[in-house]
Parts: sequence; structure tokens; C-alpha cells
Amino acid sequence: MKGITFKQLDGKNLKIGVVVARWNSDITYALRDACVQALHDAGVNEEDIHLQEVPGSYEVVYGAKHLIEKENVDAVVAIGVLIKGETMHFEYIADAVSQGLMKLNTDSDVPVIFGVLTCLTDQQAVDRSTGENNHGYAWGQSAVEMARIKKACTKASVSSEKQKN
Ligand code: DLZ
Repeated sequence: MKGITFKQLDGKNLKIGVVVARWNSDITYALRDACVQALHDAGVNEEDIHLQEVPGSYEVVYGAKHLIEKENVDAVVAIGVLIKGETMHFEYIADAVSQGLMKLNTDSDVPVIFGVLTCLTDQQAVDRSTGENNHGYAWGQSAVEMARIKKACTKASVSSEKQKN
């Protein structure tokens, strides 16, 4: 089956960050709205959803870092839409953002969900941000699942430290 499947998600008491690029905002806002809907459906409280806007996809890495460091979120979703043009911009930004978000995952120990569409045409972006195929919803669900894993790991390492002492 294509796409991600999820078991029961419990978003209670999780703090989730969502950073959204304004470039291609008609698409990124639709992805953001579906992501926030998924967080609500999983039981994340409205006041525990921290939204941060940034100008373009290149800036989502910094925006995500800010949410991790200043808002102490349990997971963050980084949303942007890159559409290939006539220059090399697409390749450079896509590479920088994917590397930056991956580095943030490992360096910060907070899960970062890759919510950046890299499309060859406008239509590909529309297809992935509307109706049943809006990827933003699965990104929100992924954030809840990963935040739970993070919490479980933190709890396990605290209790093993206690046993040592
Ligand atoms: C400059 C640029 C270009 C050409 N294309 C996109 C795009 O398709 N999607 C996107 O999110 N941002 C684009 N940007 C803007 C850069 O991400 C960034 O905001 C600027 O280069 C300023 O750092």
C-alpha cells in the first residue's frame, strides 16, 4: 500500500512545532492546515501547537531550530514547497534544506518531520496538497508518533540513570 499507515495516536500533552514557508503560500498553507487538523484529531491541545512562519523553504531549518530551542517542542514539522524553475535554485535549496533538517534531527534530539514538497510542476504540488492526498495530514500524524517515541526514550534513559545512582 502506498502512503504511511498509523496506529492509534495519542497527542495529549505533546508540544508540536509547525514551521511554514510563505513561498508558494497557497500550497504551503493548505499543507499546514491539514497538518494542524491531524494534530487536533490526535488530541494535541490548541495551545500546544506552535506555528512559525518563515519567508521560503531555505529558512525552514532555522525556523525549526528556533521552535526546538525556544518553545521546547517534542517534535516539529517543517513545511515548504519547492517547484523546479529554469535555474539551479531548486537543486541548491532542496539539497540544503534536506541536509539541514536531517542534521537538526540528530543534533537536537528532537524529531523533525520532512514536510518539503519538491515538485517538477505546479500541478504536482497541487495534487499533493489537496483532498485525500494532502500530505500535510500524514506529516502531522508522523509528528505525534515521533514525539511519543522521543518521550518514551527520554523516560527510559532517565530511569536507567536513576537505577545506576
Ligand atoms: C528563491 C526561491 C526560489 C527561486 N524558489 C523557491 C521555491 O520554489 N520554494 C521556496 O520555498 N522558496 C523558494 N525560493 C526562496 C528561498 O527558499 C529563500 O527564501 C530565499 O532564497 C531567501 O533566503
